[in-house]
Amino acid sequence: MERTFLMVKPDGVQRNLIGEIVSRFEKKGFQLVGAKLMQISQELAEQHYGEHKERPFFGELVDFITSGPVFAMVWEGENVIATARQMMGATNPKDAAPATIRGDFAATVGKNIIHGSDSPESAVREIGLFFKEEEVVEYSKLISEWVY
Ligand code: RTP
Ligand code: MG
Repeated sequence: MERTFLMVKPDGVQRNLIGEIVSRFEKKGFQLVGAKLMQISQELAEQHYGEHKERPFFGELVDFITSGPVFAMVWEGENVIATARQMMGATNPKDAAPATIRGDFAATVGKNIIHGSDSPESAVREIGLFFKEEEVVEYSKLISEWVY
């Protein structure tokens, strides 16, 4: 079963969207296996967004992601990495389709509400950056039999 790292960014937390976002992934049939409200340090932000360190917006990105608490999550399910990216919508909300999270709630690329791992390699790396092994919980739900 695949896992991904999803995170409600500081704008989503401030706008009271944690519940809405968790609810969308629950209703889709994915299972929450790890979650915490936390403040990201400068160091963790630079590691997490390391692939963008040469980009002109890197400083702004790090400032933004450390500007308030985030809600970090690990979700599990078949094809959850790619499906979560589809449910999030395009990086720039102006290109994000309606019924996606960014399409429904975000207005600008700098404040686009949610982060999601973009590949299996990113998912493993990001889950490892944000969660200790014992913070990710393995459990089964009867509902899984009605999803798969
Ligand atoms: P994320 O990593 O946050 O899930 O977003 P993403 O994969 O959809 O997009 P990515 O290319 O990884 O970019 C990371 C974040 O950087 C900000 N960004 N700003 N000013 C700009 O042109 C620009 N481009 C990207 C966005 O907030 C994006 O989510
Ligand atoms: Mg990305």
